[in-house]
Amino acid sequence: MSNMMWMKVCVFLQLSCAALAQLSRSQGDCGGTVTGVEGAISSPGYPVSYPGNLDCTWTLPSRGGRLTLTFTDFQLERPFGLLSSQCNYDYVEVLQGDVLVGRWCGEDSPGTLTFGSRTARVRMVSDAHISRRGFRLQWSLRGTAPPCGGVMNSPYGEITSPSYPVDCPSSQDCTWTIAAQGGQIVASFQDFVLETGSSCQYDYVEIIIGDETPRRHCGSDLPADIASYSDVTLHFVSDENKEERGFQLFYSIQPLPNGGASAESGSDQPSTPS
Ligand SMILES: [Ca+2]
Ligand SMILES: [Ca+2]
Repeated sequence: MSNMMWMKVCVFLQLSCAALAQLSRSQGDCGGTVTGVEGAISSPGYPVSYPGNLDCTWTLPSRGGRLTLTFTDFQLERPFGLLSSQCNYDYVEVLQGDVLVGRWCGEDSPGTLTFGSRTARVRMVSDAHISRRGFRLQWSLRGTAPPCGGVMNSPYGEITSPSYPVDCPSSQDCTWTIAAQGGQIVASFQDFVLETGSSCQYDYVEIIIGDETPRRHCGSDLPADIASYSDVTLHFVSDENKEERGFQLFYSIQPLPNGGASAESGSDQPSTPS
């Protein structure tokens, strides 16, 4: 059944938009990024013939774990002629990071593929004519890096990128918040080595003080020391390749002399009690 038909059924039965979205996903979207630790992906329209002129890519971040893909069904248009070994009509490609693992077509299923710590991508391409049933795969992620981030309530502590000082895992997205708790946060980076990018577009730490605009850092220059009466948030992101050893930051919460009166957001000095 097409998405449009489902939509009509949904409207008729007054199903929620969320239910409709769930329904669409289960039918197989054209690409996207998976979340969670296991799931299934199928080609658009599966198990009915996929549409022509597809170019869909599904991204499966490894988050430092071990990713397994098992194709449980695979039926694409058969290749033909001199270029048949190149799957010249419809095909599925699997990539690990930027490296092509293989290209499959016809009923030559990729079977089960296991990946290390690199993000996997599954790409499906179809030409304009002749479709078959498509594919379905199940994926699972095991041994991912421990959950990162959290709220730091202790009066002093250390925050490091995952697995520091060993090169951090790829595809991380961690947020730590240091709660000022009425005191002054004093924090200092002791080490900072992240992949360099002209606009820190690959791996970065964003420092967010109170409601201020986030400041993004990458490369190997230590960010300036932090002193804040507002909560401080660190947002760390690594992309899927070229990871460095990461960062280490120490912080402490200095109680205010007056016992912790409320303070101005992000200012260097406590507000004058009125
Ligand atoms: Ca085709
Ligand atoms: Ca990177």
